[in-house]
Amino acid sequence: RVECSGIAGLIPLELRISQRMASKAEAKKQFEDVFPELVEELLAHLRSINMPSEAIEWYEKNLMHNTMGGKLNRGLSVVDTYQILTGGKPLDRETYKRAALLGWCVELLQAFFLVADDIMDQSKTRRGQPCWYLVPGVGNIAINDSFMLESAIFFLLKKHFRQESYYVDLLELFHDVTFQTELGQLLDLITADEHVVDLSKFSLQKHSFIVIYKTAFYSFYLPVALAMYMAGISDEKDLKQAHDVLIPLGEYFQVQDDFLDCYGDPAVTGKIGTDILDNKCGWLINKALQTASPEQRKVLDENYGRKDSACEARVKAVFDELNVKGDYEAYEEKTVEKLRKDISSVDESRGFKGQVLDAFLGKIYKRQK
Ligand code: DMA
Ligand code: MG
Ligand code: MG
Ligand code: MG
Repeated sequence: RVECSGIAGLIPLELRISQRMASKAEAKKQFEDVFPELVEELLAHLRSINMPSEAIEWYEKNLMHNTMGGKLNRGLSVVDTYQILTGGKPLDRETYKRAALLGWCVELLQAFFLVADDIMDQSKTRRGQPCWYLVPGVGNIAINDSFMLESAIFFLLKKHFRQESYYVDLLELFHDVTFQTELGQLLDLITADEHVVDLSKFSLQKHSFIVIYKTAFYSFYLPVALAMYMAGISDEKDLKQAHDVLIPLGEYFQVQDDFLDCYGDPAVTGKIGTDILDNKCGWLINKALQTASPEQRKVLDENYGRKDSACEARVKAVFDELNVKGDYEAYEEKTVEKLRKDISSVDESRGFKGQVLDAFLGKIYKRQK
């Protein structure tokens, strides 16, 4: 079978798809190859202060277990965005490494949040492996380990970006986004009381606040803003243009995360859902509350947020009766249509490019993991 459009039309579709996948895997590999060097820089610092070897080995394990093994979409996005903003040509080695370093700083920030998030959410697995706090011998030390993942960011930024005019912008960005994420996590956690289930505290409005703060800023705005500072395309108007699409995009991404918590395949997502057990103010329960009959509402009130898999199954049965899956599919189509429209009206006169935002949307549309 051959598709007929230009030169690409002469190459069979299957081959083109497999080429794209190969180059995607190569891009990931190239990015991954930068990390051991960064780990080495961190470990060299520990050696220079005569840190006992068991602590150096511990830090190395912490860095490897918690930073590797994911999709690396956030980190790769810094490199991709920088490349698009600077004209699309391949980057020279040194420039690539600097952009990748900023990407790894986003991945370290994510690792810091996830180690803590899994403790607080009492999750069991992450990226197909036991959560760090559940690894034998780790336990509560995971709390300090999460802080040390965060500190790695500022060590690396200082070492490599101190001399840049935009160094303070990078620092402020990481600090602001970290605070925003923590505010989102705070509301996520206090809205999910372990002992008192009160579904009347939930609303889609509250959900929107939670997910924008806990996910959208660090996962979407941060990688693009970092690349913009590095590329020198960081006019406030352009940062705002990026922000105004990336925040709703990140909100959509976390709605997908909430959907996959219930309907995803753990073999694909690498994590087992906990939102119903944890009494989370997730997208699905908020949707269900909108249309539940009094009988269904009673089932939800009595079974949501109980640490019991039979209760969880009853909640899922109500979700199915109400076809929240269908609501999700409709939400996805409507949201993506709006995002595409907003992206198409980006003003590129100062060098920012809508393509940056398209690339993000392409990565997450209909994602399964
Ligand atoms: C994740 O929310 C947010 C942060 C800041 C890690 P979540 O608990 O739904 O994430 P996951 O489903 O990956 O545990
Ligand atoms: Mg979690
Ligand atoms: Mg959480
Ligand atoms: Mg989740």
